[in-house]
Amino acid sequence: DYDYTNYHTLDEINSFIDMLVKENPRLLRKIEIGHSYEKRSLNVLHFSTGPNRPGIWIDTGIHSREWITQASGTWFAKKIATDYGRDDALTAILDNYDIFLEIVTNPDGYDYTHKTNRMWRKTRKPDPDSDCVGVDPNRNWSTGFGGAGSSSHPCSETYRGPYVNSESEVKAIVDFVKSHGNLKAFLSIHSYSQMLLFPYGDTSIPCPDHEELNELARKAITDLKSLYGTTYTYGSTYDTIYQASGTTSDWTYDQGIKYSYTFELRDNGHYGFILPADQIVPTAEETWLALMTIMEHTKNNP
Ligand code: 0X9
Ligand code: ZN
Repeated sequence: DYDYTNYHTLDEINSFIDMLVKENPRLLRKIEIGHSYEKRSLNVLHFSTGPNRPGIWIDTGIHSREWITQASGTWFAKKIATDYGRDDALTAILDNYDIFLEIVTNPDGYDYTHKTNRMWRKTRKPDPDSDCVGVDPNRNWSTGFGGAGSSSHPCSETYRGPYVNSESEVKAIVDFVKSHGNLKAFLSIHSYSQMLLFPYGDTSIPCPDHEELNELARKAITDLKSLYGTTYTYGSTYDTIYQASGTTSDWTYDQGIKYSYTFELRDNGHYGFILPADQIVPTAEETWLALMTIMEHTKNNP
């Protein structure tokens, strides 16, 4: 049985995915949306109970060192599989919406954090003109690409890459979002800082849905806090964390996916990216409450 109280390697997470699909063949399947630079499969779990439904996307681990996110992603997958048909709220969501969950969104980086450098953040695509490796996959999207809050230096942790969607891990999601065409929520999970962020990141101008997204964020973090008292701040990325250009949620919002949020999970910097494993389950549980709040709101506001 899979141990949710410990961190796992890429192979272990992939086996978990295959096992969960095998146990719940009528509820979920695994789809491959592309390949990483090092040719690993980019696997997405597709939860569906009927045809032609709008979709909700959740991704974890686009920054590979943020291990609490991939660990929470596996817990979310199991939670969805367990709660369907048992929990009224989740059942109502899945009776109307498909859920897509990409647990290891940057598999090359994740493997590298296990084998070589625990603090690796970026992709693993080499830069042709330097000895530096990798692009920040959260600066490689087209909205605001190249703006302030991203770097043009290949050695930087926030290197935007040579061109828009240069990273196959990003391009695979872009192609998926466009071909699906009917995603209603896009929830991108990072760590750390305990924040719930929404567009924009590249400009201080409030997005057209600022008031609604702000109020929903307030509700979501209130529900999150109710479990273990964990406090979050919330607001636009620009106002709340820092200016960041070419990010996932700015792009998904500009694609018309109104409920585009970025989470920054535990903690506040005491352990940072190296969050002790005994916090995995509590973090996943509390985060799930916020995800449910956003997914229910999405369902109720088509
Ligand atoms: O800098 C980032 O990419 C994110 N913080 S992290 O420590 N996880 O690297 C925050 C950026 C805000 N994200 C989006 N607007 N998508
Ligand atoms: Zn991150």
